[in-house]
Amino acid sequence: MEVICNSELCESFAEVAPTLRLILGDQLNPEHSWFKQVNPQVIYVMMEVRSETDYVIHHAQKVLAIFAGMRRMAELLKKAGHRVRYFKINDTDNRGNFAANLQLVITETKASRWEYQEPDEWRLDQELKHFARTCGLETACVSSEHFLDERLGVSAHFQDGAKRWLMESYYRKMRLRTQLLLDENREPLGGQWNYDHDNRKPWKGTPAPPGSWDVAHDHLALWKEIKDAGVQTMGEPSATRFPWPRDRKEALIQLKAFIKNGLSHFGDYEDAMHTASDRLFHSRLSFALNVKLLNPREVALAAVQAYQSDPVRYPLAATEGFVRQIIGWREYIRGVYWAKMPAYSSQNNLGHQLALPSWFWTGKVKMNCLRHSVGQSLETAYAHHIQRLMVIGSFCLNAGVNPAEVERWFLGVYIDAFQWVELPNVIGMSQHADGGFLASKPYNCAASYISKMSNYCNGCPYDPKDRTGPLACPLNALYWDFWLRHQKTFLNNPRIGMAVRQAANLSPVEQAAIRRKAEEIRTNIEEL
Ligand code: FAD
Ligand code: DLZ
Ligand code: SF4
Repeated sequence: MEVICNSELCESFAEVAPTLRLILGDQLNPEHSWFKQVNPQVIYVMMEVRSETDYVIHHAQKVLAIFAGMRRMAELLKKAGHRVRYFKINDTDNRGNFAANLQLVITETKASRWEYQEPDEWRLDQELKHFARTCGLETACVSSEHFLDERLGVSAHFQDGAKRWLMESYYRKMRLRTQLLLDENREPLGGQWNYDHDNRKPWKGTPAPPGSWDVAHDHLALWKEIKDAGVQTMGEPSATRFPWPRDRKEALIQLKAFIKNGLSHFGDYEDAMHTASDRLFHSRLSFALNVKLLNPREVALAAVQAYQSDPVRYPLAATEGFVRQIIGWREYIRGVYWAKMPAYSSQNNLGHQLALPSWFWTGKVKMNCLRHSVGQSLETAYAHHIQRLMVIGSFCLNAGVNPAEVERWFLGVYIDAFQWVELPNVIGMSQHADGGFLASKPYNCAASYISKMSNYCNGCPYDPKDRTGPLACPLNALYWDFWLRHQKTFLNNPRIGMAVRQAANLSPVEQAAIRRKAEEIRTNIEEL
């Protein structure tokens, strides 16, 4: 890999006060208007920094993927004639954070101005605003030109003081705005806005899931640099067969492969889980999207064009389901984040305080569904939505794990985990810690759901049908105990009142047995 730390180049242009432009590790969009023209008075600054590798324990693949993507971006920019100042993690002049490195480059180059793209995380937004106020240089913050809506677009859509913001209402606005899947009267194609109810099939071995469209890079040398720097990570680096794209060209190949081979069945099996396939028909495009190698509009449009070209092969329900994730959920989640931070991060409306079990860091747990989903997350830095929500998240919610601890784990473990998208998904959708602002009901389940939607229960040492016996599935007692514990909060919720009433109608003896069993599980949570 080419080394791009070109401070001599900076010196040779020192007579004209240059402009610095900071590019963050998740701003790898080569199509940004910044790069349309080569301007010798502009120096792009990119940095691998300990402030970013250390704010949480990241998955090894996440650090590798971001550094590899950053280095590749710098290499391509340089090839195109741009000036780049790149700090590698072990460079002796690397001061380890954005402000100190920027200050160094300002001194080196006598820059008179610096610019940055809107960061996606609240923490960095604060940090860069502070630097802008204090560095004494002219500053401009420009759009990252990635999202379909403004940061505050979602809050503008809902009325002040609304108790909850329904994604569906926002999604319809986005369908109208993007004009995707509409007929000539601006009505939804097929007469429905949302085909979610068609997307709930378990997968029993057919149709065969598509072959892998992953790349296979050798990042062993880069992994050694990261280890030499002493960066603490979790999970498998998979450095010799590294599956994540490092540039837009590779990401576009993956998009095309998903549309061709995955989209047809995306809808049907969106909620299915199976030990034979980590991904089933999911796209695995979230990393490429979140680091901005791909644009959400082009991803949604690619699906719509496939449907238009062959509606039999790419059914409307599958296409709409996929488009909804991209233009609906993804934008909505981001809007909730910007409207509600920083208070949102410390929400714990259900008062959950249990510590996250240590097997979240090893995958060593007997419960088959969790062993598979946590183990897969540690091995591949990926789990699909239902594994995150209905296996891992649901377990934490039922057990009463502290949502802040759950959030820290999710922020580290996934290849696509950036706080703007991770935090509302964990705090709001998964842990219901925001009082139901984002999700109108808690997403939790007992063994019946897991055994319906997956094959995890086959061969599990626990009995999915038992609630309180010695080998009863721990999810069952935890699930019913959740409703007993939170009866008052949820009794009047029309979406789940039934589960609460069912729990309340259990005989006092059954209720006592469930509470006892749940308490025993919580006490022995490390041994599950
Ligand atoms: P697909 O199923 O193929 O979906 C296509 C795309 O739609 C995804 O790539 C993603 O960009 C978007 N999308 C789908 N669901 C959501 C959603 N709920 N919120 C935002 N975008 C969505 N997504 C992240 O990108 N980063 C995270 O850190 C993250 N953390 C999550 C934590 C929890 C507890 C839950 C329940 C969900 C989380 N999600 C997160 C959302 C979703 O699970 C992932 O986007 C998805 O699993 C990524 O895999 P994929 O690319 O194969 O997605
Ligand atoms: C996640 C991450 C990591 C691990 N390392 C870097 C880094 O060294 N340099 C960088 O510019 N960005 C990194 N990132 C991404 C940021 O921490 C942050 O998540 C996003 O920029 C916020 O949108
Ligand atoms: Fe998970 Fe319970 Fe099924 Fe085992 S029996 S896989 S613990 S749901």
